[in-house]
Amino acid sequence: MGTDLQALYRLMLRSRRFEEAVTKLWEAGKISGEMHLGVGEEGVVAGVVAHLRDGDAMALDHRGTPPLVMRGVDLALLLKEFLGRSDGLCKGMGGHMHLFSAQHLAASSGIVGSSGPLATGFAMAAQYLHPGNISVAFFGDGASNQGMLLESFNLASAWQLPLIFVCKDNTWAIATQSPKVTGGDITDRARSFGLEAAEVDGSDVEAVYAAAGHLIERARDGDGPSFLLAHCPRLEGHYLGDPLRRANMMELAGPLMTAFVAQPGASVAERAYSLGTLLSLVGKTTVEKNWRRHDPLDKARRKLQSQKSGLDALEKEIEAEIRLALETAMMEA
Ligand SMILES: Cc1ncc(C[n+]2csc(CCOP(=O)(O)OP(=O)(O)O)c2C)c(N)n1
Repeated sequence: MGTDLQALYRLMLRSRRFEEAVTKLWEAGKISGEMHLGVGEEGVVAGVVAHLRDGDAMALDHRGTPPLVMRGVDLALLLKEFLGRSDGLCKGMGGHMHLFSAQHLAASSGIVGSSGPLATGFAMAAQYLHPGNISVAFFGDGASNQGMLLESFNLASAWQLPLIFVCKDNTWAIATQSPKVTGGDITDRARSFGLEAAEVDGSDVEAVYAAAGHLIERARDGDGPSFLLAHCPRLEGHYLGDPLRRANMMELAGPLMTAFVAQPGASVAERAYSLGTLLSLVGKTTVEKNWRRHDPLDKARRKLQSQKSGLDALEKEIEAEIRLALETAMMEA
């Protein structure tokens, strides 16, 4: 795997274009249920996945699509899985959240925090059976207060496992702002378990690549587990079509006032409190619409401006690959 910015950008672009194709299928009603995209997280994922070798493992959360795409899982197989098809990656039983690829030693789960214990198991297997291989756990800030994740920090440290815990910190867990429910600092918390820890701007793929490279190398050398806190934007909202992210104050004002004055129901004080909370959430997500400027792809593309013809060719190549995957998946439907 090349380590230059163009190679990292390629990983991110394949993932973004693939998730755009998934978005169209979901909007057309061909994929059922909620859809959690990893748009905005690609810098974190690419900067880590670019270091992985055969035999390394990944434990993923409910936004597992980008790591699987970047690791090289067959795109048509993934699409068929999302479509609920029996010839999909997991026979159509997993959907986009519960994926498994034996070939890539990768598994995802919608149970928040579960990538911790899963990656700990993968790392134990690597330590005993395949020294030199490592395992990675990807999870969000919302998982960082889960007991099972902290237990994983503990055992990984006690057993000096070859494991990197990667927190994709977008500051939100659905509609809860993580800093409001988190005591202390999660990087300090990781250090208190004896993990090596680092913090990085996750929208800067080169910075992630450098930070992750150091941590992964120590894990391969038997120097133990680590924690990487990577800040990244939440570009889409919690799930595709998240109404909170698209909330329009003018449209909301009427129904909110009607609810506020309606009788019977909660007390005026309780209603005022709920109204304030809701307005503050809407205000916060509106401000975050400006997070587009932290889009990891835009940032990388700006740096690659001088290689414009190469970028155009890359764009075409990836579009063709995804079109083919779509045709393959739909043709056999
Ligand atoms: C154990 C558990 N508790 C609650 C949920 C419901 N839930 C689904 S996603 C989510 C928020 C996760 O936030 P975070 O880990 O920060 O990831 P993000 O969605 O922000 O990427 C929650 C609470 C769940 N799936 N599993």
